[in-house]
Amino acid sequence: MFVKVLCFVVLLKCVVAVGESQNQATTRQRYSGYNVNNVNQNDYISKIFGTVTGLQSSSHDINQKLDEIDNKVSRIDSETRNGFASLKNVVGHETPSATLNHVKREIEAMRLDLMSTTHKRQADASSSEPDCSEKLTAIATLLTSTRSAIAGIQRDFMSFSTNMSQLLALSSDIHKRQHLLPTKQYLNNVVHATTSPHQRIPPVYGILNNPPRLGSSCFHISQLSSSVTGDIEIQRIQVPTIPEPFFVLCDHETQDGGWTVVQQRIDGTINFNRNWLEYKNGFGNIAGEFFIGLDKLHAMTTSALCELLIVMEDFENNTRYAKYSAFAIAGEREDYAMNLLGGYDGTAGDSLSFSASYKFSTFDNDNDGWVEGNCAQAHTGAWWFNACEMSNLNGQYLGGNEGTGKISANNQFQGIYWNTFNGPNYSLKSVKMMIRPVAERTNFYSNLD
Ligand SMILES: [Ca+2]
Repeated sequence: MFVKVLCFVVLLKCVVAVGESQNQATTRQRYSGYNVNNVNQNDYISKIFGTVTGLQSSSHDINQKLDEIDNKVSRIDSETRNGFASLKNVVGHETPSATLNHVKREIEAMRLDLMSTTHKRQADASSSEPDCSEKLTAIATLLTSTRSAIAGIQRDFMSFSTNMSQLLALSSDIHKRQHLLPTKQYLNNVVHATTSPHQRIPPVYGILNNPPRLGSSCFHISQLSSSVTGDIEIQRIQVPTIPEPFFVLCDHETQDGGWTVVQQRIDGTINFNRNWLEYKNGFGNIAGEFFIGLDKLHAMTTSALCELLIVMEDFENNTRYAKYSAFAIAGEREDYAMNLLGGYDGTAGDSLSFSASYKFSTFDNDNDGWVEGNCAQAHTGAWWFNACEMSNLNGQYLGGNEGTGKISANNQFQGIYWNTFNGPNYSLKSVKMMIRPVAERTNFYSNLD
């Protein structure tokens, strides 16, 4: 609008100027000579009119352009306002300078806060140093006293250990001497004897509270005492599962000794063709020919793991042996079955593994593996018969006729035989079955190491 007014003023001035110029020209004509002719005046008027017309036309063009300019300015003004409005929204309805000032104020506040915090921390640190030092000193003192207390406890413990060892040794000694103490009964007897002039004071051996402990095997007994007097001797042993002690023949000579003999044949003086009950309980003479009995054999071979040694001799004075690393038999309820037989070692050959796991049979108790017959009856022996056997060490003593062990064909399998040593047509001169505890012996020799 302002531009329009300006243009109008300019146009008006132009018209006025044209008018003045026309008046001045008229005045100059009037004062220069009143004689100017009318033709020239008309030409001037026509020219002026043409000029005014041209000016009017130009003014119109100018007006149009001014309108265009005015429109453009209006559009720019509108766009600028919109731009400002958008910018205002972006900066949060504040002007950039206001935002900047706000940010500056915030930064300043943060700086002041930071300085304040730093000063405070420095002050705290300087004030807390003495406390830490005191605490460290207290902890060091506590550690020293704790270490001292531990050392004291260690000394006490060592002393306690020494005392305990001495106490145990004393206790063991007392235990060893305990059986020497007189019993109440013995003291009563002594008192009674002293008050009665006709009573004799009982002998000293009567005071024994417990009899001397017996070994559980020949090997065990040889380790317990120095009572072993010879290579072969009779000893009394006590097997845990049998209430009463019993005599056994010990072999301290063969293969490092310590063997308990469970069966022996030497001359045929004892009949071995016996029934179940006799084999169960044992028979014969411990000092000569005998079978120790299946119950005892079961007790001995199950109270400790035993090895088995069989030594045999023929009439030509050839001696052979068969050794098995383990041997045990079951109880009567399982017919004394040979339920453990270890590996073989020896010179006679293995003629017993054939019987392993088989039950014991006598002529009156057939437990063998021969379904149709009775091995004990057919071979006149008592053994752990399969169907029937490779050995029959409880067979008849048939050798010795004419100084030989060879027997007639009729008596095959009937004699004392070992299939891999002279075979079933030969009856051996002597045989000895022996057992020895394995674990006890192993422990004994490992203790010596
Ligand atoms: Ca049978």
